[in-house]
Amino acid sequence: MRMSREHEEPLDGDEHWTAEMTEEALAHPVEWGLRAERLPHIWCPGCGIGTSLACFVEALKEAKIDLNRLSVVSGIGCTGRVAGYVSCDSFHTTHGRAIPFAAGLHLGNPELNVVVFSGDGDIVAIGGNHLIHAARRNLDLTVLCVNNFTYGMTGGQGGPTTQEGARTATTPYGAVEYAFNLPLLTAAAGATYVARWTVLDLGRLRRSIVEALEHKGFAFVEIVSPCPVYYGRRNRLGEAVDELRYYKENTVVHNFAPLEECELALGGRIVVGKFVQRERPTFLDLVREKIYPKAQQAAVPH
Ligand SMILES: Cc1ncc(C[n+]2csc(CCOP(=O)(O)OP(=O)(O)O)c2C)c(N)n1
Ligand code: SF4
Ligand SMILES: [Mg+2]
Repeated sequence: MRMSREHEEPLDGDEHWTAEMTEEALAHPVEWGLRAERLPHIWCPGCGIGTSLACFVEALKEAKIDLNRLSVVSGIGCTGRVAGYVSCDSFHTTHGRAIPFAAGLHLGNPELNVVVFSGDGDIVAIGGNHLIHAARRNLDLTVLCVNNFTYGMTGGQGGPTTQEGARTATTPYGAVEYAFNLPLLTAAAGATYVARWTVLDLGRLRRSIVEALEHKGFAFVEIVSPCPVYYGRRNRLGEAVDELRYYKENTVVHNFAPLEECELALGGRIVVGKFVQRERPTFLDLVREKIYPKAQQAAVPH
């Protein structure tokens, strides 16, 4: 099967990440929002997290985000290490609590652009409750979730994103549980922007991150990424490059696809695209409109 582009909108010629961009980012890391002194990063060869970070800093540049007004919040995990590499106010918080930290930052200073950048285990397993309620409230946050289907940092255990049948450190005979379909979950919870791309489709991933940054409300972008060291090896997916080849051959671009079709089965096709983009008042809009006037009135002495 070849990558299907049937439902795709045309892209401008300059939309793809190029080797020149990488060289430029490495030559001027600070301008690109990276902490030069922390490089090289800790991720394994072939891991998709570094690629996701590169795409993120490109999107920051494209969206003209003022780094002085940007906060990046991560939880714990390999992806959680992102917070240490971005040159802005960033927070490497506790496991599963990136979203509540981010919510506090956003509500304390709504002028900030607050981004959560963390892993599937962090955001969807231990942090799953925070995820659905932040989406329900339509908090004005951008959440970038690197989904490698496993807890990479702690040795590749299984979790709620682990695909049925997949072998992990804790599912040696194959996972038997249903895995979350993240676009369906976040959309049902109330997210107002939802997209998914793989780390191979960087032009489109970057465009989605730009849209998510510019979106008013809860924006969720799932980044499907290899963890070749644990998930890849245990499931005989080959080297990292073989996983990328798999993405190339099995990705179906389908913007606004029915969300039930977005399940990610082991060895199955990967539906990618922008799935949700809608308007709804944010939590802060509602508080300002409905609570502030009453609270102000109540504060006036009679
Ligand atoms: C309260 C708590 N429970 C468990 C852990 C152990 N722990 C650290 S990272 C992690 C999973 C990270 O998985 P994920 O978010 O998917 O990140 P990845 O490493 O795959 O990028 C776990 C379970 C912890 N640090 N704190
Ligand atoms: S263990 Fe997996 S997720 Fe962690 S850095 Fe290595 S390849 Fe990436
Ligand atoms: Mg993970």
